[in-house]
Amino acid sequence: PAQLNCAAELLDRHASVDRDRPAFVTPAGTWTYGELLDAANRIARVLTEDCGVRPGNRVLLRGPNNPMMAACWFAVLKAGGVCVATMPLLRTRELAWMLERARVSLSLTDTRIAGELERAHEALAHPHRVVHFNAPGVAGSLESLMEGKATTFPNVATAADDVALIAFTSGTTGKAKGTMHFHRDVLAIADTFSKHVLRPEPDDIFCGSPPFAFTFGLGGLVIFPMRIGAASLLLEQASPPLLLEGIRAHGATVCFTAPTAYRAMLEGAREGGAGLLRRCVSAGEALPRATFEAWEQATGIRIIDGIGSTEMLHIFISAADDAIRPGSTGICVPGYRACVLDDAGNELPRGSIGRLAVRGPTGCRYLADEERQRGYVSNGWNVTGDAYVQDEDGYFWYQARADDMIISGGYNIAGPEVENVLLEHDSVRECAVIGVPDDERGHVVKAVVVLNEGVAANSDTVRTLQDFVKAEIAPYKYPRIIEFTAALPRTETGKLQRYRLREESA
Ligand code: 3UK
Repeated sequence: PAQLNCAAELLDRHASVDRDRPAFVTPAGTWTYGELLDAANRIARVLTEDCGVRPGNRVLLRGPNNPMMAACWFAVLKAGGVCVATMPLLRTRELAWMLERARVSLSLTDTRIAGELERAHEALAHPHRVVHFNAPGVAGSLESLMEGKATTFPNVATAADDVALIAFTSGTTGKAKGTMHFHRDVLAIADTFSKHVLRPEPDDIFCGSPPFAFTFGLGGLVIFPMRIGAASLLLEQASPPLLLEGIRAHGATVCFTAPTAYRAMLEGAREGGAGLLRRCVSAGEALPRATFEAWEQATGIRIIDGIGSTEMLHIFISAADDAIRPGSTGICVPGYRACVLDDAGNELPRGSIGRLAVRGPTGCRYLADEERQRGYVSNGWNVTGDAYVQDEDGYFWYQARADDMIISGGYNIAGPEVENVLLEHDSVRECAVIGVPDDERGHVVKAVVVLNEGVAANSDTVRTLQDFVKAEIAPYKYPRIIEFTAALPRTETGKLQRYRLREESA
């Protein structure tokens, strides 16, 4: 429809049918759809009656994944505002950049992590109001402003193509870019990937680690469950051991997390099981085949890999159940089309490596950045910056980030392919493969490896791992240099920062 408020579809609709259905489960208790609606309506009244929020105003949200954070998200949408959710780990400098870029006019923050945001405000030319939540009993807090407000609110009649949220990319390089998404886009991701690939049931309990500010988490923990009236387990701390503990304790059935987290939960899942878990989604990085296979062996669950991006809002290539081909990301999600392009933007025949391009009901709209827009979207195709091969059956095989391809002695080598082989070795916990400059070969392949406990970081292990790679894939791909480390650099969304390793090696 031309007029659509996604908050009404996700929240009001279910609350009007059954107020007592659980919406959010937390270690501290459950919020029903009715309770969540009441809170969101009260907050929407605070926003419009006390804080001057008008349709189109941008509201920054800061907090770990908890029900008040979600209630604020719904309240902003109900008031016709634009949500700018931010990662809990961001600091003053990054928050100040987002406040300026998104022209934020009000901030709502969990009081426990308000400090960095308050400091970001002090640096602004025109500081605006910062309201704290999860601070009941504190004068001026959101909870105190909510007292006495009615639990009803007339949702603003937004257009389907009014902006609902600005999501900043996690960006492995450079400053974060804002991407804009409409009310209809919020529902489109649920009606494509979730409905047709994930296929959840209303009695499912979703859970996962990504923060709401990462659209992978927003989809998996808020939009997908609430599209069908299901529940979501919200954990403020969701490191792999805590996530697994939460899954068992609360009977979660659907999990959204990164490939490394599945790998880190393996041992625990082998020993104590994975409770009632039945569906697992992995995104953010390519899912190594070794991780897919080990997880299936430990739990019986075939992980649903899917590539998505902040620009596209959520997952557009994926596969589930018998359609999965281990090692491949999958096929186009219904509603999307994708292909592989050469550098000139021409479609390549199946089997050739090139740039992944996609189009569908969602797409890239950078906030006030026409140059970047031209870089991501050309001829209507969204070009994600990933190198892929599509096979004869339509399956897409991830190779590398286009700028992570290694050219060594004239050979094209995809770092992740070498990583996947190393991960199959019992000694390897985690690894990253990069190209480092070399006079003779242009670049040589280098692996930075985190070893499993009890494995010696010595030249014997280097030789063992090199021989292992040479035996498994074309020998020219083996890492000529192997370095051992205690931990790999990652973004808050769990992405490996290969560029940082490249900088260190340079
Ligand atoms: C990489 C993958 C291989 C790829 C995201 C699901 O990751 C998300 O968004 P970001 O903007 O990064 C996008 C880039 O990450 N990537 C993501 N998933 C995969 N590479 N296999 C995968 N399964 O380079 C992509 O261009 O942080 C993922 C849903 C929402 C998201 N925002």
